Amino acid sequence: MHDESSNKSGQSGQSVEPGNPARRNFMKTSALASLAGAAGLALAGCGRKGDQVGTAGPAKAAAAAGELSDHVPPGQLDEYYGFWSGGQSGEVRIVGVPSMRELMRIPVFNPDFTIGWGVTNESKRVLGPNFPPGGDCHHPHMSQTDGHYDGRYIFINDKAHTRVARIRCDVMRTDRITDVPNVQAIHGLRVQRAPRTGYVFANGEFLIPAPNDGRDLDDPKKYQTMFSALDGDTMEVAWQVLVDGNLDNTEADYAGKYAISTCYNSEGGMDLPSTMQAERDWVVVFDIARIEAAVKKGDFKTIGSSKVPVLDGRHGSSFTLYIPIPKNPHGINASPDGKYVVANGKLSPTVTVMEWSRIDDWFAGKLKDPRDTVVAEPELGLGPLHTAYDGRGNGYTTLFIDSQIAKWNIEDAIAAHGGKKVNYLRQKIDVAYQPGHCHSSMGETRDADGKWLVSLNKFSKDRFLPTGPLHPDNDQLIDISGETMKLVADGPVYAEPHDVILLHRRLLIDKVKKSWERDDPFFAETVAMAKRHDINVLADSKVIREGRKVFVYMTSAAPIFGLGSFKVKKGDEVTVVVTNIDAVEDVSHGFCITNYGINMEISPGATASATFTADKAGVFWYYCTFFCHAMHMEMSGRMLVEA
Ligand code: CUK
Ligand code: CUA
Ligand code: CA
Repeated sequence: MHDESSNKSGQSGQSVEPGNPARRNFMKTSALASLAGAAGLALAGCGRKGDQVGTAGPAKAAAAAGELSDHVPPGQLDEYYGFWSGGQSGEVRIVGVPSMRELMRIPVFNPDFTIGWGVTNESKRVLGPNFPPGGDCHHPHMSQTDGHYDGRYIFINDKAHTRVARIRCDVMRTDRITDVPNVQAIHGLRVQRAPRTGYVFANGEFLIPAPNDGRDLDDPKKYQTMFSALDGDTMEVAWQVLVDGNLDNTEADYAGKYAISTCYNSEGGMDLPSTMQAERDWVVVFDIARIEAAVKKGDFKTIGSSKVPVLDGRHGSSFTLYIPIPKNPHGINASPDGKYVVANGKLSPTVTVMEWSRIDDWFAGKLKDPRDTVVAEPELGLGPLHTAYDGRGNGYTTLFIDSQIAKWNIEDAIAAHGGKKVNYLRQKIDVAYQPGHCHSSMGETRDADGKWLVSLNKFSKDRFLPTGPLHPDNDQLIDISGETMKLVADGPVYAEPHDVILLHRRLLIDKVKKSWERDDPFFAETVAMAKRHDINVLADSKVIREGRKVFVYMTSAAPIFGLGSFKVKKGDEVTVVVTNIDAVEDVSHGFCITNYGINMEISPGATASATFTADKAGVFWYYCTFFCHAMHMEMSGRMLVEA
């Protein structure tokens, strides 16, 4: 799919195709059929890069003056925190940028035996008692205040189980998970940027019958979905808006007035061909103040046992605006100057640039045609999915089918749309391969600093040592600080990050705690339970029996648990509560009971607990799982389960 020149110049970036952005014309429906097949999508654009294999290329070459390097010498810290969605692993990963070193994992929707996520009572309070086996997270976004990251929370969707989670950034732990009612598959997720988050916006992607009671498979007229707003402080669903079509990705403005979502299935199709019928689908804009006013007025219904106000935002509603755009659009990204929002055309080689002030005008009745909010529709290449920004007026759009990123200038695209003869395209760079999201450092905030871009490529193909039929993704680091993009490093990752945020360490480095506060709400219920048993968890190691319920309290201080042994009876419900009284940074203990499926992490200052039924008689050793001391191996004890 590439020009010859692009293959030669390869990774280091290629020149613009001057004056010929229209090289690939608007895709006809006939061409779409072949693209729709996975093979078609995968192969296009991959084919000719074999000659690059084995060349170190510019990736590890010493950075020339003025170029950025991914090398972070031993003992030095990365400049940026990256928060990577873990996709269908259900977790979030903290990655240092530019080194691309994985620093930590945060279990969210997934069980994780390392820290006992899904094992401990504290995590089960977050996950729910009968939590599903995992999640599918795509979109991590940090809370903001006035368009700046504020370091409070990261929110993330679970498409697999229609949920939204919140991670506390002070301890990097998930503290709330909310089921979203009345919809199926939360995909797009964003936060309100101003005055603060505020709302967390969540798209229900799939159309489902209403009511979804097992009667309708084939009556598309009964199918619907909704846009949801959660309160980021309480994690309750604040309201929902019924829409026409489906909802893919979502975005918010910088003034706190609007949310906006892409729809690829305006057709209401139930299979692939029917979702590609229309030349244009749309984005739908939600006027938050008008929605809040309607909720206040009682202009809503509720559905079933859910108390969430549901408003009708289908065509004709006063608080939604449907803007037709081509074709099966996917990502939607607001520019950091607060002026524009860009929808990415996917099956159209274009992106659509809309101006927020014109959206103001439309809601004020000053514009007749929703398309009057569109100020540019530049053609960039095949399969535009997501756009990132450098804060210098340029957009960086991933081209899935072309396996490229197109750098383009927003104001030039607007001028070209107005009829001026200007070339808005600045550069295209090959990526390996098939990029989904790309994300720039600080690029979704007013502080976009135009230093780094990460391209999250779905296919890595020949870029790494073979790992079996399942290949890692390839997240490539690109220097965007200069006039031309430069590929700096490949980063293999486990499936399947969709999105990432990159924030400067100054925003977080002093907010992250190195030990737990004793009054932390994460384990407050456990400490309160101890108090009811007249236990001071910092000092007492003791067994309390209440009928068939046994509570085993113990301290942990390297290299010894407060109890060397304890006794329970077969059939007892046992709750073990361990408190780490080592107030020493980085001295975490673990508590594992062999052959009992119990392991939990207890970091400095923390209390953790797990409840299980003692259903096997015998002696079972418990031991510390975090190497905490020279005598770590000896940090153990015995549980006797009496027959
Ligand atoms: S994403 Cu969720 S299908 Cu492009 Cu934001 Cu990957
Ligand atoms: Cu405590 Cu190892
Ligand atoms: Ca469509």
